[in-house]
Amino acid sequence: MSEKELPDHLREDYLSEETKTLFFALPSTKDFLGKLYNYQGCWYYPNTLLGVLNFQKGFKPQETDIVIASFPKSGTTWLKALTVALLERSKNSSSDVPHPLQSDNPHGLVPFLETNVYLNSSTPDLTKFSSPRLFSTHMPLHTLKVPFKDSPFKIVYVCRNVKDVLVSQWYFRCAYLQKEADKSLLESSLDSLCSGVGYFGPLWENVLSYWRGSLEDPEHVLFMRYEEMKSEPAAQVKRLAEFLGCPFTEEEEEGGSVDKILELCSLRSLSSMEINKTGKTSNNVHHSNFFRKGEVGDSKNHLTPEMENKIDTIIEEKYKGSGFKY
Ligand code: PAP
Repeated sequence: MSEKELPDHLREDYLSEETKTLFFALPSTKDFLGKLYNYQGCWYYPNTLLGVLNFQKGFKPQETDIVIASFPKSGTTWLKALTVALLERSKNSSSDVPHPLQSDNPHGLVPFLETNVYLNSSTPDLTKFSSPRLFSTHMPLHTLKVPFKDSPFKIVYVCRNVKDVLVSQWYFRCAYLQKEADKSLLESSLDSLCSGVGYFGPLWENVLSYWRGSLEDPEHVLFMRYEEMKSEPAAQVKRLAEFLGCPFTEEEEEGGSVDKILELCSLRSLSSMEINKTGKTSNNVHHSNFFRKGEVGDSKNHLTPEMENKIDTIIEEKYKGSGFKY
């Protein structure tokens, strides 16, 4: 795939000469898609890093802001859909108006700060966002927090078993590179995951930043797990609603509102919506690529015992002493 065909945020064509000089001072490397720079401990493709800098420079927080955070392929799309659905139920929309999830993909409704909203500018037009504004990010917590300073805002982080993240990422990459399940790409994704040198890596730094943040400030940082969302969806969606300040009323629970939201946001329901079958994100990624199997433990079907051992060893070492476990 040529540089021109890559989604905008993975390219480097937005860089001015001034930014190039600035980036030149940063640690850099290359992977199969292009150049990566390390900023505040995290690796980014050039245009994405520009988005991070634009965001840190220009973002003006509001107290009611909500940010959905994750390492890529951890359940972001699902969490975005659930958050939209939970907040939507307090609005008095008439039944003739289609639900927002019917009109746009969860990534269109909850755009990424660094790869959508601030990708091109440090002063984007945010007038279309009504309170509470919903944004998302794959940046680690310390980078996200820079422009928020002491302004309170809510962050919901979703974490997923690293092996399933790897396999999900592999399928996603194969899809946008238009390749069949390519084993060499799985190998290189594994190497990148284990070395920590890859887009938004190291994964463990991303996870630990939010894990620690949630322990230090549970009122503002909620740590969710994909596996728990799968095994006890109703309990987890209620937990999310409480955290967001829109708990289910008794009446709603009796009326089946929890199950309705879970059904609306299920992989089956979202992936069968026309918008998700046919549309593309503003970064030119097919909506359908965000929906695959959505299972816990699918990695077992793809990783060799050697690959699993390699991941287990690195993960044990990186999380040692943190108190964090998958
Ligand atoms: P992103 O970080 O690029 O936004 P993200 O949504 O985090 O991707 O991850 C995609 C994974 O979530 C896919 O997992 P899989 O490859 O193992 O199947 C996708 O299938 C899964 N997913 C998407 N929507 C849902 C959903 N509604 N329920 C459960 N899993 C989902």
